Amino acid sequence: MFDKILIANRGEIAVRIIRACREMGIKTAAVYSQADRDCLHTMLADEAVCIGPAPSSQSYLNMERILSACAAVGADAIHPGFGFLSENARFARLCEKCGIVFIGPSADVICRMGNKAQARKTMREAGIPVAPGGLEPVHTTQQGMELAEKIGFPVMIKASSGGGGKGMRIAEDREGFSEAFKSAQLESVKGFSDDTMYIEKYMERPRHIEVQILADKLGNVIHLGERDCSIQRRHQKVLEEAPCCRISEELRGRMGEVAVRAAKAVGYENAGTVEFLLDREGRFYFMEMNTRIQVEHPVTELVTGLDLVKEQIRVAAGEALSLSQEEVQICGHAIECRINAENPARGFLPSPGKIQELHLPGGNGIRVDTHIYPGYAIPPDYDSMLLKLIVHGRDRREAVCKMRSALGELIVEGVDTNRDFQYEVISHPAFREARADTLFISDHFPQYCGQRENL
Ligand code: MV4
Repeated sequence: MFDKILIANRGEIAVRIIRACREMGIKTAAVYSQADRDCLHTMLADEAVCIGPAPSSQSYLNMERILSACAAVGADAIHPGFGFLSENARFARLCEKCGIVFIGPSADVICRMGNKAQARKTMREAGIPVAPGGLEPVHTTQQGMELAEKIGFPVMIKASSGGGGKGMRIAEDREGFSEAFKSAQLESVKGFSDDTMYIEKYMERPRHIEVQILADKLGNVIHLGERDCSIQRRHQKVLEEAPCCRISEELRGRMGEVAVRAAKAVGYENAGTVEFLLDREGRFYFMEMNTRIQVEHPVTELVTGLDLVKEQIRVAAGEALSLSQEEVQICGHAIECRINAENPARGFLPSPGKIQELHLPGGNGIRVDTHIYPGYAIPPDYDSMLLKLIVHGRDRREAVCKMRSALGELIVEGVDTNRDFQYEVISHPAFREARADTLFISDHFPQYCGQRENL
């Protein structure tokens, strides 16, 4: 087992990883930028190294500085968390070269799953259902148009290096294709320096169902059930829940089996997520594979009783998974609301500032993952997430009641938050009756969407 792990991240996920290490008796080293000198994770870690000024490019995204910090503290492993370098194949390879264990899948798997067109093709060849569409990437409008006509409009144009909706446009018909393709491709070139696109048949009102995977280095691969992440605003997840109450046990089993097959097909190791689109007829299609621990992992932890970060660390150290597929049990229902320092009434404008008053909810089945504390100043340099409020109930109805109560109890003063928006979302009849799909926010909260969602 590792002697010391360096956490190459910040905020609530850095606190979360440090806690898992402490429980396992593993020493921790934090890294922080000058903007994060008062951050909670630097106080909880056994030691902390300042790696540079505020801009991520000079701190949390700077591979050389992070690896130098690793050498300085003598850590034998790095946990990248999510975001930043967590899905950067070059960083994973650099760790391998430096003899530092990267707590995640191999650099090769990160690279292959990061190329969405190639991932789609790999899955198709492994017999995994993918959305109807081309298996070959396209680079020109003409190629795209020919493929779209073969598939049949409407189609979804996607960037191979994209993900989370970036470089994605819908083309309703032939007339609209060229403009949609060019704007998606331009976004991809600007964002990822890659003009590789692919085309899929557009699915009306899908749900976003993702399956948590765990795989060790001994060939064991299991799934831990699904999360419903359909409630998104501009491809940012608003809230997530587990399990998805609208799928049958039979469909649940099939999705889990397909997700395990997908992980085995690419030689996956550690924690990962297979994302599917589920249509209204109950057909599901591979969308992408995320090669990191995800923001929403706590809802899976609460319904399975597993600590996913500890499993990641154990697997990276060469140990076997703590349990077999037969031992996985999904109990009750969990919901997570992301509470951000932002103002929904002003287009979700970020609201950095100092936390004046803070009261966190508690009680049976209430969990708060956060790095903030009274007096903490939210820096403007990073994302605006303040905390994740996660609740667990015996069933969905109880979980919704707990979430409403916990949101009502939460007090954060000094910055604007989206708490009231979250309260409106989970109080909406379409949510309470579990009728929400990916257009839920644009359907029921158009005032929060600005121009029509660019699906
Ligand atoms: C789609 C789709 C409809 N048809 N692909 C892909 C990235 C993800 N964040 C959004 N994606 C979608 N891909 C096809 N062929 C609709 C979406 C979509 C969506 C999917 C899940 C959750 C929320 C969504 C919001 C808008 C669009």
